[in-house]
Amino acid sequence: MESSATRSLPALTSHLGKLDPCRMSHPPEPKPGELSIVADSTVFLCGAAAAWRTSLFSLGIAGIRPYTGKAQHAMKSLGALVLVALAAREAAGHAMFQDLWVDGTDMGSQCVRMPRSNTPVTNVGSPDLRCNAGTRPVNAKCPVKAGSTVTIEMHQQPGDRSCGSEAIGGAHYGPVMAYLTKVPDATTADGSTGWFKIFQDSWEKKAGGGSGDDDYWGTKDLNTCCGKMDVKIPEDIPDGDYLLRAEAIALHTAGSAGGAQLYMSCYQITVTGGGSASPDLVKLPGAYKASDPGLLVNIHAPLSTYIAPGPTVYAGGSVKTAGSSCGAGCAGQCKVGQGASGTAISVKPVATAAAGSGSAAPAGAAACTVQQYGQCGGNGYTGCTTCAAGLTCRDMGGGYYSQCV
Ligand SMILES: [Cu+2]
Repeated sequence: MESSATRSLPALTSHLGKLDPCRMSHPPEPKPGELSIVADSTVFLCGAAAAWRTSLFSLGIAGIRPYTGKAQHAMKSLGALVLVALAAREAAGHAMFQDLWVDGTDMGSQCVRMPRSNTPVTNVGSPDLRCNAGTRPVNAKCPVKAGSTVTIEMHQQPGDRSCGSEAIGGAHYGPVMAYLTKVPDATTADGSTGWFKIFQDSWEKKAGGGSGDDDYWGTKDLNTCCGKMDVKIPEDIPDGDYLLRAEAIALHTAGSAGGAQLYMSCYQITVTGGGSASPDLVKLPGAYKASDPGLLVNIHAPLSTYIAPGPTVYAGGSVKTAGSSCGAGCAGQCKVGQGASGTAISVKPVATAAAGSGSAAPAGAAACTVQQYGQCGGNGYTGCTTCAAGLTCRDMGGGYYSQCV
């Protein structure tokens, strides 16, 4: 995991872009002196009403520093307290696709290449665009019948599946999409093979809305449907292993190039009962450019149209209209802990290369090794508890959350 306490200040400020965090990320605007934990993982103290724009403080690992002018030393200790509290949690607002349902059966996170943190990918030219930064294959595949429906599930915090908080918070509006790539073995594939888009829930104009923020978006649907979205697996694609890439894009800082935030996870699946279709393919990276109208767009102004990045949806796939109901399928009906849960096809641990860049574990390492800042324990946590070499699993306070440090 990465929190404000573990990220450098330059990284935080570049992530924020040029926008005013107290204004952009947390409607309603904070009151004078109120703490605002913004979507972009920085803690801000928003200043006096008349001057709140110019008296922001951001917290970095080095402590509090004025956003501009006007030091408020009295606030430092309060800020330090919040910094400590935040260290135990992922960045607020950000999110990860973590779970998968197959035809209404809960497969949990058995088949997902879990992102190391909920921090977005912003460089669309990076191999990280495939399956997120530094992720590693897992030793399981979820069996899926061609023509059936899988349900991708996103939440802000690792291991959280509750419906009490937004799936992706902080006014992170944008499209939700899913892609497939056919691979020889989903437990070793690196995502360099060709991809095709099978699903999209993008944008619809909201009558009477003022700006793009007011419109209907895929990520708003994710929030409405407890992080879940139904994705049809085309019935005519060939049998075999695939990586299923689920992606949500947040456009709140997309007014400048590189400002769009991309959140993706790859699920490892094995498809049976399919056909012999050969959809047109794109490469990742390659399919997106920072200048794409779907990635370089000011959604705080009125939009007359919005074009999601990437290719059109394959004819055998599906499209959800932004703002439509969660539906009669799993996205609207499935509840964690009620109904069937399934077991993935597990395979022998194999030494594999990571998709994308980042810290691949050494060959032969245990499948579940937790990397630096990853979760390794805490309330209700059932995942891996083995930290990578040289790291120890530390309780960040109160037993709620432990991470490898
Ligand atoms: Cu963000």
